[in-house]
Amino acid sequence: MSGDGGDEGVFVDNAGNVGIGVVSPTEKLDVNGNIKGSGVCIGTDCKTSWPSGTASWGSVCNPAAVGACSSCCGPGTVPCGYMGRQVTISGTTICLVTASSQGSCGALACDGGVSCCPWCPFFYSWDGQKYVKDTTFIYKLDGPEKEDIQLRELTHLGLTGTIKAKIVEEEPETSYIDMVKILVVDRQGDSKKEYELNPVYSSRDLEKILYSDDQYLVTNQGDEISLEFEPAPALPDGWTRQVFIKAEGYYILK
Ligand SMILES: [Ca+2]
Repeated sequence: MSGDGGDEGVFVDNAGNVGIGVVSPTEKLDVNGNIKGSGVCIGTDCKTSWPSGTASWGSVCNPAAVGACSSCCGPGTVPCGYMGRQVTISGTTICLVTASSQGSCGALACDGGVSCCPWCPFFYSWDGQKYVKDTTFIYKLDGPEKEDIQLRELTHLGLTGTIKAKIVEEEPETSYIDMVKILVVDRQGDSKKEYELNPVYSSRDLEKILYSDDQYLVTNQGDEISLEFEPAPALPDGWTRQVFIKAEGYYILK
């Protein structure tokens, strides 16, 4: 141990910094070499072994690859216009989402593409016992010029009893919903009958979704709108039925 500038074993400077194999320690203990011991403490957080596990990156959910977003990112989903990447840390897989590609997914996938990002907003159908996430129904992006009638088939909507549904805005966006109806299409052979069921109740702005008149129900992320519709005619024996949501509107990403 010395302070003479020669070959050093242990060096202690005037500030009390200790160097081991270090002439000018810059911390209280500055070591040129390995440290061996039975544990390490930072404050009161003491460890006696290294944390177990590994971390790895999965593939990037590139919105340009239509069909990739919803399936490649593990738990969680990649919102419209965003990019996701699957990450596995110590056996737990999560989906990291970044806004860095905002916009590109919308142009390539959400705006009329298939199965890449979820379309927005979402329509939850009451199946007679519970609300089921059925489809997205306003999927024309980025401005009134994209607005037109948009049809999506509903597979969970119960037509007996009160016909109920919810509009749920789950994405970071604003939707402008001009009109919402339920379209019922009954067929038997070459015969077809169509019925439009208007909403009779909305927890907000019913009058604005009754007509295509540029008067909008505006929804933002986190909004939930409850709806009820006119009753549907009974399905005659031998006929088959399809049910659609017929809506008009557009949405804008935040
Ligand atoms: Ca309207």
